[in-house]
Amino acid sequence: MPGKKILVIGSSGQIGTELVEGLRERFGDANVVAGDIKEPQVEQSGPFAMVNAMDRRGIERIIEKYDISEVYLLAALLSATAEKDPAFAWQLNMESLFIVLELAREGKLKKVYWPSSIAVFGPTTPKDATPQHTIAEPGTVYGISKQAGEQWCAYYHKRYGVDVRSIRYPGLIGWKSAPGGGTTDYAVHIFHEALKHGKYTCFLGPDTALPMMYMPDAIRATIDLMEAPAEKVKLRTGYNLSGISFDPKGIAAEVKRHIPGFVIDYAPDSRQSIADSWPRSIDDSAARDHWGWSPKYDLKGMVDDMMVNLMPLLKS
Ligand code: AKB
Repeated sequence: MPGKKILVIGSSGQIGTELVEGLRERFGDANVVAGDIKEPQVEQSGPFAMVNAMDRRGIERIIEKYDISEVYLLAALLSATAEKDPAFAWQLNMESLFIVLELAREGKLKKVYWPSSIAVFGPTTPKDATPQHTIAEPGTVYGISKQAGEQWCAYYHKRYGVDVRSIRYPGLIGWKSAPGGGTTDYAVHIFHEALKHGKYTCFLGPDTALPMMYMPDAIRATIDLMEAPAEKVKLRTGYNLSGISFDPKGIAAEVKRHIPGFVIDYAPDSRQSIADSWPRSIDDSAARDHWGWSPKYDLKGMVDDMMVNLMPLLKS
């Protein structure tokens, strides 16, 4: 689309690293500005700008300099890290959202993407095939910020016509970037430890099933939602999105197919109670019906692809 210029705030994180790549493939290197408070993890094929997600003036300067029309705001403290500093987590997760929503309300942005999470759900939510609309009483500060943020997105859309879109991500698994402080991070660590040491001590118990997704599916979903015609985006909170649901013993069995001597043991820590408060699987029929979402990867396909890509990187 001519004239589309995108800024990704939080571009050096787990999702940002791969989202920037996906957006650049689709819209051209020069049209996607990667922005982060940290240097990027990978070499950049397009512009990079240092930006603090809580610095409104700094964000505005980048919008003006590059004539930005869309912002993907990914900067956030995730579930486990946020519990260590709840006040800062609330400040970062909410202030940054208000900045971009306000910039859009003022007409300085055409579209905003903001990630939500399965963390909006809590211990009173139905755990299996969790519906789009259900009890959402989150038990973590991260979940509270995501649930409140979703409501603010819906409010800005209804009251001011801001075109803001959001997905409730499950745990995300990828080989190109490191996860950063979530409860679902074990599903990435297990590959690194299995390939490097042949064993892994999991911080969740063996039967802790959680909704997960392979990163290529998550990136495709994100861009598809942002590119969907506005009338198809009927929900302006966050869309439930389902990929693969598995527990640590299930993924360990798949890893063992590739590394027969692999051994897993379990030492649940404070992240166990967060995981126990989240759904085991998600009903994403609204995303499927409204804008045609459908995942490509199952557990076996994801593990095979992770192994093929990570093996040469970790062996060199
Ligand atoms: C986390 O574990 O905090 C995140 C999430 C599910 O939002 N990966």
